[in-house]
Amino acid sequence: MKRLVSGIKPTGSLTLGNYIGALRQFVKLQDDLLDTEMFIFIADLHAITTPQDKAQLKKNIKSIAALYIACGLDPDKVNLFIQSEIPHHAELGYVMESTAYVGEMERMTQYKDKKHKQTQGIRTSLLTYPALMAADILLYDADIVPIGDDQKQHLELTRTLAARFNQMYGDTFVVPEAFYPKTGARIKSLTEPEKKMEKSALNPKSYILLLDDINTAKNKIRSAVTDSEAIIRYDVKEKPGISNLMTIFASLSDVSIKDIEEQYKDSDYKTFKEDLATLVGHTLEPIQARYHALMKDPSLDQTLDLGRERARLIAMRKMAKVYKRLGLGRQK
Ligand code: ATP
Ligand code: LTN
Repeated sequence: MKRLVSGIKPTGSLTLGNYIGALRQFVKLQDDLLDTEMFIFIADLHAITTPQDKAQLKKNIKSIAALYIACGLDPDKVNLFIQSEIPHHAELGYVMESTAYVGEMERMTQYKDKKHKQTQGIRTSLLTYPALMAADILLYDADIVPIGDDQKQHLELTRTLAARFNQMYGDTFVVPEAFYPKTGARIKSLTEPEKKMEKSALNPKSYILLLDDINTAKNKIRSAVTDSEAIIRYDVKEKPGISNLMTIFASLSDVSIKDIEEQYKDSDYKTFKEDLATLVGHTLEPIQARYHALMKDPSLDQTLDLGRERARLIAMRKMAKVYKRLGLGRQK
């Protein structure tokens, strides 16, 4: 049986970008890959690479757990768990830091971007974060890792580290493959469409949250930045705003970009945005209804307990093997 692993940081509430780039893929793969065991977690250790409010972090962790299920993940098919509840992630993270070179960490573009956004107190873990991400994946011998485009470099590094460790200490880790969505691997900001939509952005108009009030979400689509040409044509370079909206439309409706261009060739931005706003509303409504019910349901905790136990068993065995390979402790 193959394995799939992926996680999302609880640094805020989930955006439409997280949904299209990650969550929606998890749900599709859960239904398509019948020979694959899935491990989906809340990457809370990754959240503290930047400052977090303690109470808010707690809320986000539970909220993301509920959103995973509200978006369609089936707790009977997927092992859902919280990263920090399995100490082996941090342990293998350290081993990965002892496999990676400082230069490799410093080259990561996400680190460079995030470093520039902060003026002081950049945490060491912001730099070493890809080692922990590699550990998250290698701990479970993942064959496939569904992620958005922004994680490409981290996944490449994970592959490098797995291969390096295997070469130095003997075959220990599976070298994983990334899996990107066909459309929507990088949803852009609604206010600055050259940048990625992200939950930790300062301007709330730049993103749509899965839990945004439906009218607020629709208004964010209506006021999204476009251009003055008023032709619905896909051209990321010249028309990043409308192209991004078309990508969102294509991802949520499973209609191709080409068909959207054809369908709206005599239309205008206002009509297109209105149709997209309706589509976004129809996507969010059922997710929100399930989410609110789940937040009151004690079975959410049971799901996380079960997921933790299954994950822990695998993680524990793997870690014992890794320490043995390294010659640590007294194990023969
Ligand atoms: P932060 O703002 O804290 O960096 P984020 O919104 O970028 O967070 P993550 O928790 O880092 O989200 O990402 C979770 C998953 O969602 C990853 O697989 C990531 O690639 C994907 N993802 C994040 N943003 C987008 C986006 N704009 N388009 C497509 N996929 C995305
Ligand atoms: N680094 C990712 C979140 C993440 C992840 C992982 C994704 C942490 N560990 C393991 C896939 C597999 C991010 O910032 N989006």
